[in-house]
Amino acid sequence: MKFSSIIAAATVALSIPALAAAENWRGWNIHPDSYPNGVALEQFAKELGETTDIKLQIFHGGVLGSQPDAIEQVRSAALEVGNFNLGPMGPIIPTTNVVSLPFVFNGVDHMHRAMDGSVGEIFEAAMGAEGLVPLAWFDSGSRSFYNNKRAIMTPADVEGLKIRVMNNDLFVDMVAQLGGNATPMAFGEVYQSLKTGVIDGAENNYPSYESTGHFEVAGFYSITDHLIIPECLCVAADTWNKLDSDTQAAVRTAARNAAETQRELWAAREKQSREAVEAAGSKVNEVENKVAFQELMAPVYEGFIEANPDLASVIEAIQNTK
Ligand code: BDP
Repeated sequence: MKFSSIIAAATVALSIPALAAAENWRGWNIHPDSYPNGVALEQFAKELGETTDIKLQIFHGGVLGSQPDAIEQVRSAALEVGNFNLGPMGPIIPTTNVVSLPFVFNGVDHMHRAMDGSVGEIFEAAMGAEGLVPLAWFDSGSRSFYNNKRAIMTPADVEGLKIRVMNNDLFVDMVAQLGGNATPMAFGEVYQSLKTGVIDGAENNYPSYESTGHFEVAGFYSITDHLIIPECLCVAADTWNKLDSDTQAAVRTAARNAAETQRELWAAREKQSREAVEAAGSKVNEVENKVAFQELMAPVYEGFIEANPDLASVIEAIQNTK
């Protein structure tokens, strides 16, 4: 072999590993793989495999830990990816608490208009400063109360009920204003706690009420629509910052495509889940006067603004989103 060919062969051999350096990422998902979020996350992983050198493995069903722990793990880049609800993020990144104020959005479309526009950018900046890069926003519908004692028609029906909430003091306050007792608890513990009477009820959207089997042990679902909380598809900032700009663009595209899929699947799943729980015997009731619930939330807002005066402008920005 000529000397020049040896050099050429050596150059090729040396350059190959650099080009093919695959990144192995792990992703956290609290839901089963068949849930809209699970399907969308698998699509995200597949597209990354096709357009980048990133190999993303999604761990479904919360096997990598509770949501508050997983948020911390992605912040510290111990995990690379997570699909997080902004509810349990509030205690960690205060700006995100604004979306956990009851009735802050007047509907799911309002939430999307705000999150896809300038309000979303406020959250992006706040999360970015705390180690999380939200690449796209997922749908999580609206949350309503369910329990195994009675249908909730008015706030008085909440009185004395022991209700599980996600880990955030705002939700404890919200339930207290209605006369109930709230217990923050990990999602995975709710079924057993309902079954054994540790709690009487909880609150969530139809798909989670159904997928967890909570409808089997808490058969009254009352449509209060008190919380509409967006979810992010987040990447660890440390991981993100190490990517070159072409890879970042490809990851963003894959995330947006995944969000599009998630939102489509979500709309269909909400309907299916409602039908499934009703067919299984759950009693779903409309709440005629939601304003009665809304009015009782004034102290929650007052307390929040007193503790976070700088966030009043974010609430206003949401209210001003038409
Ligand atoms: C579901 C959210 C999930 C939360 C869960 C809960 O998608 O992120 O962990 O509610 O109530 O709707 O904990």
